[in-house]
Amino acid sequence: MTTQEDMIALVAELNRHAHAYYVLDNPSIPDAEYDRLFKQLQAWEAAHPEWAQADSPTKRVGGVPLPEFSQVQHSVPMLSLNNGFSDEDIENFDRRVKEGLDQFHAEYAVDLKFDGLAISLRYENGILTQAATRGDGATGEDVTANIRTIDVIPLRLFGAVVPQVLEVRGEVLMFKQDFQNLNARQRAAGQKEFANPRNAAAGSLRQLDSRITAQRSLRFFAYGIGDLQGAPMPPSQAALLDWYVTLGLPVCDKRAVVQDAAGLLEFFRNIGLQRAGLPYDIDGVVYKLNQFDLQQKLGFVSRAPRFAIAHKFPAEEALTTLEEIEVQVGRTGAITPVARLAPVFVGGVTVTNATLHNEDEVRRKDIRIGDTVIVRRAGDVIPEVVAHVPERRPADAREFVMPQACPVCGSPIERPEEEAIARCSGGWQRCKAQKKGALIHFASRRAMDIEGLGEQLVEQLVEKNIINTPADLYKLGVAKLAALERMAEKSAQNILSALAASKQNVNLARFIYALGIRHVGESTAKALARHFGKLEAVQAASAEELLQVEDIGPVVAASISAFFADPINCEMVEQLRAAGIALKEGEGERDNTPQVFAGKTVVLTGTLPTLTRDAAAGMIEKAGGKVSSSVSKKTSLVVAGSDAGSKLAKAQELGVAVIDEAQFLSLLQPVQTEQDPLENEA
Ligand code: 5U1
Repeated sequence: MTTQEDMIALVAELNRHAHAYYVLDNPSIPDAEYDRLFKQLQAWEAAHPEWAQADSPTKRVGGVPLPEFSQVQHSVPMLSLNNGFSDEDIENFDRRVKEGLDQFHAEYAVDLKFDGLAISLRYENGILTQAATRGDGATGEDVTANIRTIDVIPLRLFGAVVPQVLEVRGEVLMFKQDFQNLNARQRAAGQKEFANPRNAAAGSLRQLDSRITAQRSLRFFAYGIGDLQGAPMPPSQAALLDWYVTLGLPVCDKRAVVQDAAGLLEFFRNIGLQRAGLPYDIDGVVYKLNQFDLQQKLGFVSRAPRFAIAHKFPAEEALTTLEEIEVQVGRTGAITPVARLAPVFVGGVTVTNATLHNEDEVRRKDIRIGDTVIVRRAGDVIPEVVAHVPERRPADAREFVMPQACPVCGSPIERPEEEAIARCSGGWQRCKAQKKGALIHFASRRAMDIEGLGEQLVEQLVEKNIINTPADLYKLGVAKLAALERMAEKSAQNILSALAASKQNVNLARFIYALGIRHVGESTAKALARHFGKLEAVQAASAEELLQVEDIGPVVAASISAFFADPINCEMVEQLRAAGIALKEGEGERDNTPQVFAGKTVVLTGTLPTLTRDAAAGMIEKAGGKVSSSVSKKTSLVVAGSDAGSKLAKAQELGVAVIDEAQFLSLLQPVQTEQDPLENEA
């Protein structure tokens, strides 16, 4: 028989494991064991409901729906932040802070501006007793039942000594991957999708039925404080967040302490570079004067503090009018509907075109010509139309009709029933759009790397019928090139030199990739080269043989077979070889690089002294490894250069081995043996 003490101990144990799993990303027991303990706790609670603990993880599953949210008066108002957009805005902020303090120097705690919902969590004697939305800053809504379902939020604070009252301020958000998964589920259930992770987080949190919230993966990052009683206030913002970590609260690790405007702007640029790779959306960074006593000295302007500012990135979403939908033909014939838009400034540039992906997407989002649409441009990603605004649909909005013939070559457009993509059936021989696409791909940096052979030149070469196949590129002479628009003799010479250089020592994987076979990206091309060693062997491989290659499935195998079954493609390959392309095949391809990274996942971080990131990644792959962008328990090794930030810290935290460039290069030294290392594999 169990006692109440056993139950309290089990609750504490489960909460420790949940913290290790959700907050530290470092599980302390197998999932099955957690499930077993959880079930045991449920059984004990059923037998002894009078012993149930307020911080029991069984409380996270959600309860009966509320008739409405009740109102919560914030004991300390929830403030908003002033925004800055330019370097000048930030320099002015820093100047005002220094003038207000009568100082020449200022220290700031900096972190991220999460794109979520501000929340206040009230802990009394360490137990989560209330959670409220920001509302108007003075009064919010009681969302306690929903907040309890969020796994990363502790129901009881860690530590032997906890304050009588602690109000933690922070942001509830949804990670990008969880948002994609949620929308996939919504789609499958025929329900409305969410436009972005922020809306999904808001929609999930404002559910009267907390059992629905419990099914949504929400997260939380703590960044501020409201009321505090029964414990000393930490001296600074940085110390506050460090304290929160010890209490088991989730705090984002992308935070720092920097000096003056120069430090602020450096942090902004650094985060800007990382933004697209972050697992969650941010719309800027936040700067706060670090010392709390100095913050007090500066005070507030209306409801925003003078001691803090949000430095916002240019907005990634904007509204505009969709004026027309046209279709574009890609290099493999894929037909993409493209929205022609009234010019709109978004993501830092003026956008006039945005992709609509495919016909089904246009129907699913119910996007019509004439609609007011939300356009999104995140980082360097191609702008896309996210949704239309139903209230602003004009009476004469028109539906998109997929053309039956290719707008470029007139060949029929076909769409196999099981595919989402419609294609021009002309192939690269008949369709100039496909031909141009194939040539641009062939010349691109990661393919044959022909410098100077860009879109504009290819456009002219194809339109003037000078070039028909990639092999024709190698027949070009100075006179033909120099006669083209914007092409002087010197540039023509440069292109010819680049063409000549591109023929030398071509690694087989690059050549296969350059052929532009549908579904064959760089990694498949590498796998083919590694597996077969010679181009003839790839060409001659049956579908069954192709299926033996790592990561190649039936669709890719069929595409490769179809490519080499077409005599036009085989002739093109022949012509390329006849033009003098010297392939590095066989032993050249299967060189004696020791496969030191076979089966290993390696993360590169910071600036390496001599190698570019691409070069180091190429070396890792050649030595059998995989390159990953984030550190986890599965990471085998981290190669760190200067200015390595959170990835290095995470590796150290998880006990992942970290080496520098010199050690990395020494690992890759060819094996000192007379034998080919591959001979030893049998
Ligand atoms: N990271 C962060 N976001 N954020 C939002 N810190 C932060 N601080 C805020 C707000 C509204 O307010 C305090 C400065 C009061």
